[in-house]
Amino acid sequence: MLNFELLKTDPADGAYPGSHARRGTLTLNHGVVQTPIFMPVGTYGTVKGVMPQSLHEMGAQIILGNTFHLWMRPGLDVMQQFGGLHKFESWHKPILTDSGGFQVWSLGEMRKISEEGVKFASPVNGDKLFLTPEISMQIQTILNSDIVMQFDECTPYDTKGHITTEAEARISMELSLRWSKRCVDEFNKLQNPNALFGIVQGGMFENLRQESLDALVELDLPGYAVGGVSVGEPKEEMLRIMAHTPHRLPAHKPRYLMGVGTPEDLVEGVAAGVDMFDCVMPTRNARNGHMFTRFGDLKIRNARYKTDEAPVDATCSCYTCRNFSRAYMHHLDRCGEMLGPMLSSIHNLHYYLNLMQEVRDALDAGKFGAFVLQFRQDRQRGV
Ligand code: PRF
Ligand code: ZN
Repeated sequence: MLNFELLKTDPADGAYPGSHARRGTLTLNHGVVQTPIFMPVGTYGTVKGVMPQSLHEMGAQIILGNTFHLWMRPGLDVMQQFGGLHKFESWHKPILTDSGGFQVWSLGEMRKISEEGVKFASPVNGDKLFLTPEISMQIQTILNSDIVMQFDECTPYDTKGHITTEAEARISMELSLRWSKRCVDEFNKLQNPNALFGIVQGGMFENLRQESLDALVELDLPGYAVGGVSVGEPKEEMLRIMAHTPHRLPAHKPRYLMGVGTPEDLVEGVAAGVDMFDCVMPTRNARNGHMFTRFGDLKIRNARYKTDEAPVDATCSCYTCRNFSRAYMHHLDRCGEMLGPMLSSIHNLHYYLNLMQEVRDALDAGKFGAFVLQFRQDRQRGV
């Protein structure tokens, strides 16, 4: 089940010419999601270092899980025993699961792709495994995720220095399309009560992106993602595809840009017509002492913070900023205390979620263009 209500499409204030920004409400089996939205990544059935209670407090509406990882560990028998991922990880709001396509891609040399699917050795115990569109649908049905992603091949930008040619990108994109159809058939056969999203591929080639999009739209899926960006290409290439593809997708269906990105990427993505984002950046960077703030990014390891009594971001209302100083965060980092990454992850996720709340508020008020100008200016000011 999925219902997407488009509340507003007009940026209204005209301060962002050519904006495709929209405001919507996405209703799923486990609840309602206000869009545009950022989805924290919970690969292994946990948003690393952050309790579900904290996710609730910071306003998370939907989180990710990963077919590939949860298939390896704890495995399908445990998932089946718990009736899915929600109860197992004690997160009762919506969950989106990625199909394994991207994670298998990340294995690089370790895999063998054929028409049927992908053969690879388990990175956990070396067992020989085979992932196909059908198996991905079967796993995601057991996980009972609200949004199921199709099994795709994420076309690489380059392979050991060789930049993917148009001919290679076409072969890959067409394989993903054939897999889309197999996903739809299996998803229906399983009578999965949730929603299946298709993924547009086509590498850095606009014509291939359009072909992929057209063929997926034919399948009349409840939502669509743009995959195969943020895979090591130069920033201009990503922005070119981001400007090309999302706004061409059906207006009345949710659009998801996979694995993107920085705060700036999210705001530009919204302007490009994207409704949903996920990225490991807020949590991964937090674990490396990289904090996002309204006035730019900050490396908490820097000696200048040793005695700084200010919070990480004085304009942030997260648990970390309400209770702790930069000096304390610096101290935790220097000592390798595990509270450091925990508090940093809370702040960074809160920053991303609040940024999207501000985007939604601006859209509701018809002031998106003015918001973007202020956002860029603030981010460039420096902490
Ligand atoms: N496909 C899938 N998951 C993904 C991607 C993709 O292309 C990306 C690309 N940035 C992130 N996650 N299935
Ligand atoms: Zn904060």
